[in-house]
Amino acid sequence: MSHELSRRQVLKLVSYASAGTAVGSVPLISRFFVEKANAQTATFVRENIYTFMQSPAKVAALRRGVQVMKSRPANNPTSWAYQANIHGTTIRPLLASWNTCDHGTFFFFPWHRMYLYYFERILRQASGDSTLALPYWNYSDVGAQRVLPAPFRIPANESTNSLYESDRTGNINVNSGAALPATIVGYASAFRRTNFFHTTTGSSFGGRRVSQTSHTASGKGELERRPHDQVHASIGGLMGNPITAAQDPIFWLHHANTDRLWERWLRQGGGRVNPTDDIDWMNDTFTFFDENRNAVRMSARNILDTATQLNYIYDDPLTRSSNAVALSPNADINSQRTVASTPEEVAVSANGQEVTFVLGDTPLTLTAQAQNLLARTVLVEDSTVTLNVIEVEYDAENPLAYDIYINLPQGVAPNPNSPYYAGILSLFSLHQQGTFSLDITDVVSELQRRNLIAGNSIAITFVPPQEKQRNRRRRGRPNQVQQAVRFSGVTITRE
Ligand SMILES: [Cu+2]
Repeated sequence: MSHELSRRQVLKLVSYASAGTAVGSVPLISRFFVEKANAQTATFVRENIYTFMQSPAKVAALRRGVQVMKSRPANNPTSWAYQANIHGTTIRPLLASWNTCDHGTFFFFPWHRMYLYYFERILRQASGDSTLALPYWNYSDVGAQRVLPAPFRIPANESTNSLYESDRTGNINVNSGAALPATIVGYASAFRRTNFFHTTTGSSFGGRRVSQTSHTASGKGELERRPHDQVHASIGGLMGNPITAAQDPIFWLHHANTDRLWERWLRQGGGRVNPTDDIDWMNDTFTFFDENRNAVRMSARNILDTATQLNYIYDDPLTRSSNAVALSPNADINSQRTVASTPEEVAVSANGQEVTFVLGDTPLTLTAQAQNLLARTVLVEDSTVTLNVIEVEYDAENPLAYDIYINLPQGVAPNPNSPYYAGILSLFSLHQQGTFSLDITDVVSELQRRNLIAGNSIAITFVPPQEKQRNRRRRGRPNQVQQAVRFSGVTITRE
């Protein structure tokens, strides 16, 4: 696989111009609570929400559990607020475990698994239904299921529906039943990774290796980038910021799905394994609270087999170890090479000068010579094309999620359902500054297939949220959100 290294190419954006663009298969597990033959413990089955919600009793139990947790005071570790604050909060002083979510490192998957596990136990007890398990939202595999599940938006009343949240104000109006765009929910490129973690500047499924846990860091794995971050950003509002995300009830289904995709990735085989040789990953401990308000400490070594260690499985047969593919020794070697690889990334400058690109309330288009990077013959199935926005800075009080389009023609209105749509400049967990990366393999492939990438040039257009553009027109106040987001350049890498 070493030829992959030599094939890697870097596209440098050398000029820019402001463009005045006018601007499934439901698994068949009928019982979700299965008594083990010779044990007191039960195995809970986390179901696809679209299966789960066919049972009014299950939806009622879920609503009740959330309602009861929301009625508890924020200093009670089993309350909704306390649990959400474990993920993130601006409230001070911080209580035990608050603000400890892990993003941008290889602890992303294990930390969130532990977090969900204890949340689920608390929720189950609060619901009064000893069989309740968290459902998951699979927005990736069936088009109709990209719509926010009905119990979370109907009735649209926070006092009667504990699953409803009015603050979902992202670029997709999920509360109105608008579907998440297909382009943001794909996990195929994350699944192409065979290495769980990477070091320094490579890429991986599960994030960058660090020796100590980190609340937020810039070494995201591919699945964290997409679909995870993209779904957060598209829903927006509370979900659009790690500080508030876990306050929205849909957060828990989004992360149950992320957790399920981790299991699925492992079952792909081909060298895809957890880093069980890594002492830090296995042993770093994290503190949570159980349903009896007791502090509990856990390490990744305690959560790797969900069925035997945590008593839950998914209704998705593709997450079961019985489908595991035997590992080949060669796959391990490939995975090591990928870990060691270092993508070339070139900070963009205009004519060699340092520049700052500023996003305001009008679209901005950058164009570049793509040389042969994007030639039809270059894209092969196992390569990944990534758009990197370098040194992004933004106003943390008012993060704006810009839509990103590839080769959007002048005069064509931006539309998230068009083939030009690449995703959202998600500032989720980026903190004040960092490099934002977006997998654009599928978009570029589709544009190539439709002959919508001509010659050697490629254009990247950043489109501000529609609402901001409307406000501007209505109030006649230009530059209202000027300098909302700044960055120093854009690169495109192919690996
Ligand atoms: Cu998340």
